[in-house]
Amino acid sequence: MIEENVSLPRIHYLNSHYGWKSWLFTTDHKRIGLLYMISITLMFFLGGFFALLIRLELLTPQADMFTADTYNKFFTLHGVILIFFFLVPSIPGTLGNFLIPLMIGAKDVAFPKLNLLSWYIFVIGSLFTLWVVAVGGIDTGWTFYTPYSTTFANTHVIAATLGVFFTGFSSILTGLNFIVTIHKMRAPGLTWFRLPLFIWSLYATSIIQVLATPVLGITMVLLAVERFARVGIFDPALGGDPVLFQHMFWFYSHPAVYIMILPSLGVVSELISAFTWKRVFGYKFVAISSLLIAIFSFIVWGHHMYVSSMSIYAGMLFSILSYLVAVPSAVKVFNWTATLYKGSVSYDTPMLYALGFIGLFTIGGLTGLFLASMGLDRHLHDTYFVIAHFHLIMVGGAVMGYFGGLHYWWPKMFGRMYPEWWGRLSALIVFVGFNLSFFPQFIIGYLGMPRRYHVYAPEFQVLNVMSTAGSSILGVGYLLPLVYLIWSLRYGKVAANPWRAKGLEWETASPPPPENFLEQPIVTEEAYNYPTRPAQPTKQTGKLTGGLTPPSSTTTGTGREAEVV
Ligand code: HEM
Ligand SMILES: [Cu+2]
Repeated sequence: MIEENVSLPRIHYLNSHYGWKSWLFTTDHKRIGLLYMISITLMFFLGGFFALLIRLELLTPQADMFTADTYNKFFTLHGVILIFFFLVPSIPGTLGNFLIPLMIGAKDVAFPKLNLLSWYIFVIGSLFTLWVVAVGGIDTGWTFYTPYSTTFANTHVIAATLGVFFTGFSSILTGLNFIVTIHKMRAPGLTWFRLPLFIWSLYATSIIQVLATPVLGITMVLLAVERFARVGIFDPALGGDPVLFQHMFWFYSHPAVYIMILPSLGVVSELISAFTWKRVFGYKFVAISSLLIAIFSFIVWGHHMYVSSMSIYAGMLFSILSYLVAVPSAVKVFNWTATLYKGSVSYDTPMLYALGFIGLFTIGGLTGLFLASMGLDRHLHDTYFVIAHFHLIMVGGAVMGYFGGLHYWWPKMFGRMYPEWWGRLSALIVFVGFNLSFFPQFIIGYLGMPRRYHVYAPEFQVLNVMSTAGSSILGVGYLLPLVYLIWSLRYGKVAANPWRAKGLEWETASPPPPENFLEQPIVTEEAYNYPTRPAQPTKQTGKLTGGLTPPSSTTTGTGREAEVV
């Protein structure tokens, strides 16, 4: 359903300035979004490469390819790269940077130079990590648990923790920037409860980024200091306590899992609304649930430590609090389902990703409840069940949301469509590959296969072969978009708003002009105010009833009525 007779605007943010300097010194949030996109894509494929190496080794029960030490380095690099250098910055850095000002009718973020600085800090952190990869790796696991990381590991722990420390600053500054932007830069008339749900979710994410990330920074510094100067913070021999490290680490890292998933929850709300052409059911509940998730995420970290000498009463408290997080998450799932109910859904690529997200996020969340039950966790802790649980949420959820959002806003970013058939095919491949990779892991974990070993009992082989086969399929599913999205930059059909979606970001040209809007938009209605179908064009101009005043002159065909019969 590509619009006819759309042409690219003559001047837009991509061609308004030329040369590499205009990119490396840009303060345009849209260009910075693309800089992030390029950097995190590199990290995504690097981290993914290590994943495939891990799965290759696990094809057989014996050690065929790597020594235990090498294997330890591979899963550590896999985790460190994909968590800190892909998932945490992914949606905020790319889609968030690109879209927040557009969605709230602003010219840029509140602090454009700080925004550029955040990207540079991210790059410095990434370079540290790449350096670690080049000179021999690190083998502590992405959690850097002490006393191994402080006392026994003979790999590049300090450099790796410095890399994480740096990228943490980038995350904090991005969060700060977004909070101020959302508070101060909204277009006239854009009240809090008219904001798109994606903005709400990024707002909640930013709060976690600002409040939790400093704790990670301090933890990394203490780790480096202890390793370097042996000062007895975590080492019992020197009067320290290794469990302290776990408290500090999870005080960041549990909230951080919501830094990774909340933005995707926001993307999915946008997609559900755009592809059912309805307002999200229970909008206010969905908006507030993001804030509740952010708040609850701070008080449940102890569920990672039931088996680290925690008292049974502390465990009970963390267990009950963990169940509480499920409530606002379920609110979202129920409300999306209610939105889909009786909606006429169009199954375009972004929507396929959104539907995949809902299913996988739900299973991921429910298995989190299993783990949050102290008794069950004693059996499942440090098994493949945990691996399956968090990959369902972080890959089946967060990454799916990112891919869905990327496809949805691609024509906005570049003014061209990707090939829809290829999009749907790869969404399907991703879904099948994903499930084949991770579903068997619930079973092997339940049967007792521990995580982080490169040899295993022969009876686990069949399920491991399934998982490895699935991850190869998944790899293909991720490579395809890389190819056709790049292809589309040049050959894709010109499109301005192929979904005929509502939202301020679609009220300006695609790709947008450097200053976003030619005139200051004024908002007069709530988000997603789609007319009830079948919609009637008010005039021959094809403009919808209601809407934003004044619609920018560059707007092209925002009336989906053309294809509604
Ligand atoms: C919504 C997003 C979520 C994400 C991104 C997420 C992510 C993760 C990650 C990364 C781990 C593994 C940490 C490690 O390497 O040791 C993990 C473990 C765990 N998750 Fe989740 N999780 C989510 C939701 C939940 C929920 C809703 C609950 C419970 C209500 C939960 C309970 C747990 C528990 C108890 C563990 C520890 C299991 C163990 O180590 O024995 N998770 N999760
Ligand atoms: Cu947790």
